Amino acid sequence: NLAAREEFQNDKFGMFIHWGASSVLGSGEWVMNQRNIHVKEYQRLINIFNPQNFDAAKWVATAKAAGMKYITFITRHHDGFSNWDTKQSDWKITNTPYAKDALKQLADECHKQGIKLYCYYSLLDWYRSDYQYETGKTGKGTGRKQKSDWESYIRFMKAQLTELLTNYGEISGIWFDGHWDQLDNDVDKTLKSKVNWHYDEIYELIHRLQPQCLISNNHHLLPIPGEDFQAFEKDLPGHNTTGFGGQSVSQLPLETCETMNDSWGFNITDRNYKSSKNLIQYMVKAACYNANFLLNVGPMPDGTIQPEFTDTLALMGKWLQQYGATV
Ligand code: FUL
Repeated sequence: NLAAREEFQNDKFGMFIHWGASSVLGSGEWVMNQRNIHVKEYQRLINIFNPQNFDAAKWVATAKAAGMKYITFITRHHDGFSNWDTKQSDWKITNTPYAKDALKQLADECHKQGIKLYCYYSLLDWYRSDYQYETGKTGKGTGRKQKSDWESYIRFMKAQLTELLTNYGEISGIWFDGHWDQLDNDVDKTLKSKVNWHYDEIYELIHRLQPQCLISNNHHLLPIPGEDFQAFEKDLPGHNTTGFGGQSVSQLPLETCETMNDSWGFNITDRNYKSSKNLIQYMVKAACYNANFLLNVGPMPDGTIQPEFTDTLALMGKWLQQYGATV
């Protein structure tokens, strides 16, 4: 959908939100993998995550005041936890003491306040037993029972994506992530097993349900058919300082995402806050590359965004008000 792509490109600045059961542990969203927490242990978070102070109106207002035009929200990250009332799994926010559908509140508020909503959706899953791959790093795994029912997993993803695109009004995009498991999984890296993600079917499903919904995939490769914009992680297009962005730059609209400190998900000891000056410079550089800037916050487990982030965002908003038209 060319009109939707063009609109995306003009939107320029968005808010990435990493948040979910993992936020409770205050060690970022990879904590389950990095600490080898087994499913049986990690499950306890469902009784602990209780974001009593979550206020969707505040999140959306914060993004708008920063000059952002869209929000990309983690609907389900690598730990498999769903931030909405999915019928496909019990591992979801509506089964926590909080019991409410966070996505629903956020979607309603985005539509009300006129800001677009994108859904981040993880391909890989450390929780489900039908997901057959292990993510590298420590190599010890998360104690899943390996049933390796790939068809069941693909069916599950399609059913979840159908929910996202049916029950929450207009969704401006799906942002896939976690494509790389086959690489980490192999002992011999030259023998790369090919995961069949069924992208053709999944992308077709998305565009059929909501034709204007854009698709992006943080696979670090050149875009494949069906994708609408190209994502770069922590790098300007064509730069590859992190090793996540080594791909060449395509003709599609571009987007680069970056963090406000060094973490995506809430990290209680990460004090490495970037200044508003630094972030404004990055935003301007991204605009010079014709790339959108997706700036991340990792709200706290109670549902609020820490003042170190909101203060900086407010300064960016002020700057944009004054000079934004020229960027
Ligand atoms: C990465 C993920 O593994 C991180 O946790 C984060 O979501 C980032 C935006 O993409 O590839």
